[in-house]
Amino acid sequence: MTSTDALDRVLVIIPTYNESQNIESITNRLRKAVPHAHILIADDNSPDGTGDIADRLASDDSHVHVMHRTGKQGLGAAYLAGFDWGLARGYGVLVSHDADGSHQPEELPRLLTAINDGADMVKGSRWVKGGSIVNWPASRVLISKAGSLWTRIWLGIPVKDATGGFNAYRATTLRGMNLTEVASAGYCFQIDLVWRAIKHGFKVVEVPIEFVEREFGDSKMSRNIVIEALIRTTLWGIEHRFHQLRRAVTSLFGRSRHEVR
Ligand SMILES: Nc1nc2c(ncn2[C@@H]2O[C@H](COP(=O)(O)OP(=O)(O)OP(=O)(O)O)[C@@H](O)[C@H]2O)c(=O)[nH]1
Ligand SMILES: [Mg+2]
Repeated sequence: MTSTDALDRVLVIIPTYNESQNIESITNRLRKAVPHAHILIADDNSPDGTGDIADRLASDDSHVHVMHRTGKQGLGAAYLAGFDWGLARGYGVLVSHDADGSHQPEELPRLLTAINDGADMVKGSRWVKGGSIVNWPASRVLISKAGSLWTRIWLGIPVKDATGGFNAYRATTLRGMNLTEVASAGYCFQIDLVWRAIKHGFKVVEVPIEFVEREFGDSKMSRNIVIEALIRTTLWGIEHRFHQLRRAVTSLFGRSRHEVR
């Protein structure tokens, strides 16, 4: 159980790649929305100078930190490095938050309240009652809904918005789910983590959020990212079914041996 004091130590991790038009305003909004939280910008050596802006923000404000990474390695790798950084420094709650304006910092207090109320992991959700999308083309809505429906059915997890990236984790949750095994790079990373949390028996709660399409900069979403998610979730589902089958066979044979005696 995490102590209440530890839950007050919040680190918001913002992975960035070419977010020079967004990083300052999102950092300022976060600082205003949750003044006690610290922010770690994990930049993959963005060619547009995002890292320099992040350095300036950090030099002006002791709550802002920067991790400079050598090159573009995917948002999953940036989050894993950010989690390591935060766990090593004793943060009690770690939050994932995009830089592009899609996640609303003003909604973070509601995610933190759900953590304080007992959740081990909180997912900001577009597809629960009260959640919403602003300015997304129908094709993106379809991909997102189809992705979540696919994971719900194939992996059997009761999560409406499996691919959402605005999440809060207790440090104990991250420590308890073998992050060293995570290889997912793209938005599959978000499915990977909620799938792990549920498999490890953690309490996952979804809270409604408003998701707004970015106004500035380019999306890093690509066909490869969708393909990665499809391949990995398919393999996880097969493995999951294999384990279920093995358990069923073991309990059947175990029972029949017992009955023969
Ligand atoms: N450090 C790092 N950050 C990344 C990388 N790829 C994406 N990001 C960041 O991760 C966040 C989400 O990326 P987006 O490009 O918005 O991708 P997305 O949210 O999945 O896709 P959209 O819904 O189209 O915006 C943003 O803050 C990006 O700057 C990467 O390779 N390294
Ligand atoms: Mg985005």
